[in-house]
Amino acid sequence: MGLLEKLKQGLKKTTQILRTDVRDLFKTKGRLVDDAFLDELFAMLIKTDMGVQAAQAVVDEVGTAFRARVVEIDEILARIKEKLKVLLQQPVDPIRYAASGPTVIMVCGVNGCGKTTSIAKLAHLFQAEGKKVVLGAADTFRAGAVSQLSIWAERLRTEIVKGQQGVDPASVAHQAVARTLETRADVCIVDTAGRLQTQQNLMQQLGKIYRVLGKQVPEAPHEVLLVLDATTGQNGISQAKHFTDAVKCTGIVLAKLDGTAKGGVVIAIRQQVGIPVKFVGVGEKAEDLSLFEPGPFVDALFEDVGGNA
Ligand SMILES: Nc1nc2c(ncn2[C@@H]2O[C@H](COP(=O)(O)OP(=O)(O)OP(=O)(O)O)[C@@H](O)[C@H]2O)c(=O)[nH]1
Ligand SMILES: [Mg+2]
Repeated sequence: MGLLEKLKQGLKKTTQILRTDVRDLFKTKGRLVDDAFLDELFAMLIKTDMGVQAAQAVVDEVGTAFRARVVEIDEILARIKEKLKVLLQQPVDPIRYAASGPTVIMVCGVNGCGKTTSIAKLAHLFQAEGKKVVLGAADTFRAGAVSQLSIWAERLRTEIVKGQQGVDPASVAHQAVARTLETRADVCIVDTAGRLQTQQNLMQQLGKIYRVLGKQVPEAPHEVLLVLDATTGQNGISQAKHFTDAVKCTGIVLAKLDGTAKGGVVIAIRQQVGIPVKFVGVGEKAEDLSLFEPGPFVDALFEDVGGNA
């Protein structure tokens, strides 16, 4: 399956609802754009979880362009998509690789959001580019966390550096980077334990891992990826604010997009958090990761919604 197909598959639940709503909105071929129409349009957009700000911006755009005119569905959809693409604009920069030497990536997020699975997906992606990957199992907190990452490492045939349960995660992270340097691997990805953004001591521990990495390799970690669970919707916005206070997050991986009918949450996150969304997770397999790009994302979101829009 190509990347775009995967994205469409992942957004299926959201797209299905949009399709029904748009059909309700356009029971007749053309519709007069008035306050009633704009209110209905607003309600439809809000249902995708894109947030009030974005929904209002789209409605304003449609109102300005078409008010008091009778318009057809495709004309409106084209305008909505265009506006959403503008709202989602961000610098195109999937992964910031180290200028020389290994690239170190730290992955964090709340419990169960999809960190470990996303790490496996990223490792798979790097391997496909011919890069050698070392995984650091620095989640020494949850029983079973190390074995979960070990299973992935075995499946993907990547090296893994583990620590015993309960040891200082920063020391495991340190060993993982040391092994990366020793074996001249290209990328080191460090898994961390899930934690609530309100757990001060655990957030400080994250800061310690961050600093340890920085002492070993210049400019490391080159990426701090925050994994957010798309099924928990706009909760992610407050998580992002707290995590980035503790460690400067450089990108978001939005996991489990396939598990929600509110895929518009990407738009809310983009609007309200100053961190780019770099990847979206669309399933549980190693291949189920898609690079996030506004254009293809919006097109997939509106796949077969309306006529030929
Ligand atoms: N459908 C779907 N499931 C996912 C995706 N990403 C992760 N999952 C599932 O979500 C569950 C939790 O994923 P993990 O990767 O273990 O999450 P984690 O953040 O490492 O969890 P902790 O280490 O316990 O904090 C697992 O059952 C995964 O298979 C995704 O993109 N789509
Ligand atoms: Mg985990």
